[in-house]
Amino acid sequence: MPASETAAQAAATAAAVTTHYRICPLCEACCGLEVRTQGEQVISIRGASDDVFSSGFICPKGVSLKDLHEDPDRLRQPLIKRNGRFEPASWDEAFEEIERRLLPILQTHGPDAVATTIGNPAAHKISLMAYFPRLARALGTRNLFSASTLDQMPKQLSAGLMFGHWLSVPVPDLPRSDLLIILGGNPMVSNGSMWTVPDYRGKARAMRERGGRIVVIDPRRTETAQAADEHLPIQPGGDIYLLLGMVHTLFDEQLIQLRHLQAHLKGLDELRTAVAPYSPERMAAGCGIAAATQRRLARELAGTDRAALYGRIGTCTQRFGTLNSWLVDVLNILTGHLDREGGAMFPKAAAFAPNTTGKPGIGKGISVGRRVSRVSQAPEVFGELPIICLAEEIETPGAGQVRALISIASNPVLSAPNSPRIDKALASLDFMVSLDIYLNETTRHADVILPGLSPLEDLHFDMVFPQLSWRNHARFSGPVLEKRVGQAEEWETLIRLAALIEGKDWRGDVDALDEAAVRADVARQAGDQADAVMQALSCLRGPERLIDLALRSGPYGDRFGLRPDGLTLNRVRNAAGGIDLGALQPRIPELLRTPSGKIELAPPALLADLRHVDAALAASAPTAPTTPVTLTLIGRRDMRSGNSWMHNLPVLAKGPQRCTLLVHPDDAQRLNLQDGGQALLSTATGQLRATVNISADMMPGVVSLPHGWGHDLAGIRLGVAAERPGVNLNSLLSDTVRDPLSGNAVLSGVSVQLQAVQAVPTAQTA
Ligand SMILES: Nc1nc2c(c(=O)[nH]1)N[C@H]1C(S)=C(S)[C@@H](COP(=O)(O)OP(=O)(O)OC[C@H]3O[C@@H](n4cnc5c(=O)[nH]c(N)nc54)[C@H](O)[C@@H]3O)O[C@H]1N2
Ligand SMILES: Nc1nc2c(c(=O)[nH]1)N[C@H]1C(S)=C(S)[C@@H](COP(=O)(O)OP(=O)(O)OC[C@H]3O[C@@H](n4cnc5c(=O)[nH]c(N)nc54)[C@H](O)[C@@H]3O)O[C@H]1N2
Ligand code: SF4
Ligand SMILES: [Mo]
Repeated sequence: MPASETAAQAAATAAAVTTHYRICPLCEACCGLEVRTQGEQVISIRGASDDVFSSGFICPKGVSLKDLHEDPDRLRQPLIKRNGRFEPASWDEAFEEIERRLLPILQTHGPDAVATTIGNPAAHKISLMAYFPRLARALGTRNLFSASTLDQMPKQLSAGLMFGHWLSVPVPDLPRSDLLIILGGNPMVSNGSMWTVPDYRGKARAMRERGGRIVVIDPRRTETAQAADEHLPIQPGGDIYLLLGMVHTLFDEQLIQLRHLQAHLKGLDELRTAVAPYSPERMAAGCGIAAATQRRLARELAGTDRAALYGRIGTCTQRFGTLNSWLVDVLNILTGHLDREGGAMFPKAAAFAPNTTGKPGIGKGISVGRRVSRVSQAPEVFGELPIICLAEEIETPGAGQVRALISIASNPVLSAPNSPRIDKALASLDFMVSLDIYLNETTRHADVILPGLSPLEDLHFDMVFPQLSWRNHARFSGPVLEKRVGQAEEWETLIRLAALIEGKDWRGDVDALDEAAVRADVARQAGDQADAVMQALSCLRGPERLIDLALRSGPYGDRFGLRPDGLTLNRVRNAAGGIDLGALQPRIPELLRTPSGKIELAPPALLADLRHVDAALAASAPTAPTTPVTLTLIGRRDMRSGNSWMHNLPVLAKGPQRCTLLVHPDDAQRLNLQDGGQALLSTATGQLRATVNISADMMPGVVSLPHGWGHDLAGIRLGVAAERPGVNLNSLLSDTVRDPLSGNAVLSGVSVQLQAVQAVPTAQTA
């Protein structure tokens, strides 16, 4: 052990033990954690029992924040690639390199020549979330891509069209519900998504103990299904048929009860006409769920006083993702469960929620397609283009070709379909900058990598997830450990990058740069009160100033003194475990921001896409058996994993191999696959070998492989992950199929040919 480390440990032993409160940034559950430190050492991490929102819940990933902080592979210093090798550099050197190489590309080829990708961790980092728009504005590029089009964009689009804002997404009010139907989500493992619900397991158990019922509809008998009352296997990609069958049943059997929503709906007649052709009897072939069962589900939903239907990623990563997302809300509305206790309700966040600002009950709604992608003409949605268009925008010459990329907390080389193509495209760029904490599959293509902080060095305030939370609350946590001298906070890095691009002095005072931008925002919002507001915020900087501004002007805020007992950052910061703002309350019509001031039940764009359902149904009819055998491939998540980037943390990496192919025993038998043996998977996009795990939980004919693996590419610095790299699901998936409305990639329900590896001649197995 080096002498310096021994000395540091001795110092730590002498230091007092301190207990800190920290909100976990690793998944949407947003658990409050109690972190004990001694000097610079993390001694323990457990759930914070006094957290008003998560009440002490923690999963194995929360504990891994210690490993993440200590990970020797985590980047702590900028890197510059010189002659193909990364070398440590100072921050000034890194920015000088960016200035030298990025600015000429912008000057010669214009703003669209520089693309950005922003990934999942940004949703959990106010530093990235709040400051990325400044970088995007400075660039002025149309080529903005994110993980949203691999995930929830369909839900955001349907919510935007129906309720008037992208983040007006209702969530199940589980504590007061008697029936929950889950479609394409596995909260027992994912810990909830587009539904911030720490300890789903405990809440579900409590609900069932008081007589509630949970039904899970999923091609796999998931952990959530195993803990439910009923599991219905569904044909992957078949949700559209089931949902249409159920909506049809409600009209057909006169089960509609609109309750308090009656006065706030538009388009009921159009909807009735549109779904008339889709009887459960006709839909059964597409979803594999009998007509009688579809009708029973519709009757149960309508006949249970307090019930909710919840759809998640399994319903989004499909050709009809937006229609699915729409019909989930339609079913909740037609059965009178939307915006009602025990149903699907809208949270009211304390800060940053667009559905709490502006005039209540009416608004501009959303617009899509304000521009299109250059090559595929894919429409812009929520300000961005589908990430499956990234590679072609880099590869295709012509005006507007992408020649440089700024990747921010994003790993498309593992996360996006046809990843080998992305890998190749990134290698062909003239210049690439990454703001990331690892040298991984994507950032190895960068010319400059700028490191972010360890979560334990950073403050935390969730901008997004309180808008999707099972209960209203306000929480903040400060840094647990001091950041290293000279290390930039990520908001500072983004501000400097924006300044560099705008030709300003990026070496200048970052606070002055920030101040100017905040002042302009405040002037827009507060008019002639702007000076007074800026004065009230003057003791804060960076994200803290934005949080104080948002809390104080938010729905529970102190309105800068007008409501003296209202929220301020100080009040939230000083409240141990956060401030509880109560159970969800009805919000219709106040929440609506549609131009009509109504819930739009039948948006024209959605009805237009409905016309493609018949052709898809016809195409889904079974075909003659093939050799090799064709099966349907779906994804999967694991408790000890988080997309592509947590496989380097020893506490999570230990235990059984997780990147395995689940195969039903009947399929294994007819394909002669052995448990623990190898199978060759082939699609039109690619081939890989995976380790077989025979599981009766799979639906026959469907196999499951998790995403985010494949850490065997040259040039990465992920020592632990590379020991058991796994294989990359996305190297099998096509980047040409998407939900045309939202641009979301199709990641599930993909045809794959399967054979046992010993049956394959060696020439083909490379
Ligand atoms: N086939 C298939 N593909 C999928 C999915 C699927 O279900 N099936 N799921 C999709 C979904 S839902 C998502 S959200 C995407 C995720 O797609 P991405 O967001 O591209 O992938 P992540 O694995 O979350 O990678 C996060 C990146 O952020 C870096 N990072 C982590 N923490 C920080 C930080 O604090 N600061 C900075 N600057 N960087 C950080 C990591 O090193 C990593 O490079 O994957 C998608 N891909
Ligand atoms: N432990 C862990 N937690 C995570 C993540 C992680 O990687 N690991 N990732 C985080 C992220 S970025 C997200 S977006 C969330 C996602 O959160 P969830 O949506 O809860 O995640 P999944 O476990 O992928 O659940 C999707 C389910 O859909 C099913 N499915 C697949 N195809 C279909 C279909 O066609 N129809 C239906 N009805 N079901 C289908 C799958 O079998 C799977 O059980 O999880 C987050 N939490
Ligand atoms: S459930 Fe999510 S937020 Fe909670 S400890 Fe685990 S990773 Fe962190
Ligand atoms: Mo996600």
